[in-house]
Amino acid sequence: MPTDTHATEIPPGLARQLQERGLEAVLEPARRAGPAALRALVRDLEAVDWTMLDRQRAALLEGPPPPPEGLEPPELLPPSLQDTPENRAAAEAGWELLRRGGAALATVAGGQASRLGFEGPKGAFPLGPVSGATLFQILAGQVRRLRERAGWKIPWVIQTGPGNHADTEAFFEARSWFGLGRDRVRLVCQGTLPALSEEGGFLLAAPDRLFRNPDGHGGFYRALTRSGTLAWLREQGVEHLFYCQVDNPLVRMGDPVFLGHHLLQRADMSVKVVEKTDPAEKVGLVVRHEGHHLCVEYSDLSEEFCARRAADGGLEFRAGNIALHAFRLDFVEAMAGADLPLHLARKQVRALDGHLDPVPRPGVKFETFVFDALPRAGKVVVQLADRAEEFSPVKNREGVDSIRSSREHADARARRWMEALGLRPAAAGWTEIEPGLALDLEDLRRRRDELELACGGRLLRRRRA
Ligand code: UD2
Repeated sequence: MPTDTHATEIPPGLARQLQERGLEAVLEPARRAGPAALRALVRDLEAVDWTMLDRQRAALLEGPPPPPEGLEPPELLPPSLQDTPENRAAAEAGWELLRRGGAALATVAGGQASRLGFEGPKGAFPLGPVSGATLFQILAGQVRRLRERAGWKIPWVIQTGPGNHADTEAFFEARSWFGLGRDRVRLVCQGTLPALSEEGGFLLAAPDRLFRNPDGHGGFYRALTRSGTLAWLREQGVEHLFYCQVDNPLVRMGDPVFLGHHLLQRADMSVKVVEKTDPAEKVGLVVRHEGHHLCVEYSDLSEEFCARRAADGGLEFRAGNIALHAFRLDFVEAMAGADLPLHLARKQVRALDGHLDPVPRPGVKFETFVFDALPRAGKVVVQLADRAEEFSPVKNREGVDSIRSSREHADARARRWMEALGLRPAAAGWTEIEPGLALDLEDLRRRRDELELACGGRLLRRRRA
């Protein structure tokens, strides 16, 4: 039989924090469940960041701020793949940075692949239509090739979430860390924030446990700092980070031109964008406001604003955010302590509701976003990406940004590259370029003599001995 537990078992500091906020009721289910449950819940509550909790509760009352007035389009650099004197100078600076060990790579992969109908970390999704290569394998190939070209074992930091950390680690372990070295690939688990009721109370996943959710990709700043990863990178002489999401198989990891511009312009944080051509496209926009950059969600902008035209006939606001950044390490550290805005998502969550079994009930989840650091950066470089060459994310099972559309774009790029080299891929069916074979077409040209078309002309790979 559960025994009743006396209130004095609650550490006085914690009791005060709860009492000040009128939150003592959170202890009741654990008290009914017994001393072990109460001890576990106390441990969980002691990990709560009360200052953050107060911000969460204030955000519930205040609602989101209105989008600012007087927005202007940012200045855009042409894509890395365009041969311009500025891009050539940037490439030189970027390669020099990579060769001297001044830059590392980071990928956020805290999410699950449930929207794809796949169980497991999104990076474990087998996207390659011919090879079956997973998203992680495709990115790992990029890391390997970049290392070969730079002549340095560039570290790769991967942000996981509490829901997929163990699975991600097991996935990499089972594949021998794709030959990149266990000691040079670092998995960092992001933090969580308690979800709250509409009234600002805690929700319980179980009598002995708060309902928490991952703190959003903006948790990246804190996770890197708190886990000692920034210190680890600094010890190796790293000063800048290239950042991307796990779900874009066309990403040019560590793009030296982008890194070079970021470095030469002494930027704190830089961002790559795609040119938005359809006013209705659902992407966040990078804009300028009172001398700072910021990213505004499409849902906060009117149709009229999105449709405005510039003198060249293109959209006036065309800088579509693709969540691809470069950071100065010091800036990452500064953002770990910054109060980035909280984004609220009102969802059904499985939590206790006066019962001992969790039931679906309304709750509010809180997240921070990486791009909300943009206005705090002194200098920001905004560079266009070549969409067909660099960006096709896998977000949905079908339709826009789906498994199929991403495969189609990767296939079209593979065909363009092969045909440019005078190779003849299979006329029908998917084609693919083996992960890690080349960073871009120019890089593929360098390897012309090492290549073979396999699998009936569907896979371009390094010639087997
Ligand atoms: C994001 C951007 C959008 C655009 C798009 C490009 C937001 C709100 N929107 O849309 O503007 O740039 O990406 O593809 O971000 N992740 C974590 N931890 C978390 C949440 C997410 O690591 O707590 C990772 C996740 O694994 C993924 C990435 O962040 O790699 C993006 O997350 P998402 O798929 O939820 O963002 P999305 O597609 O709504």
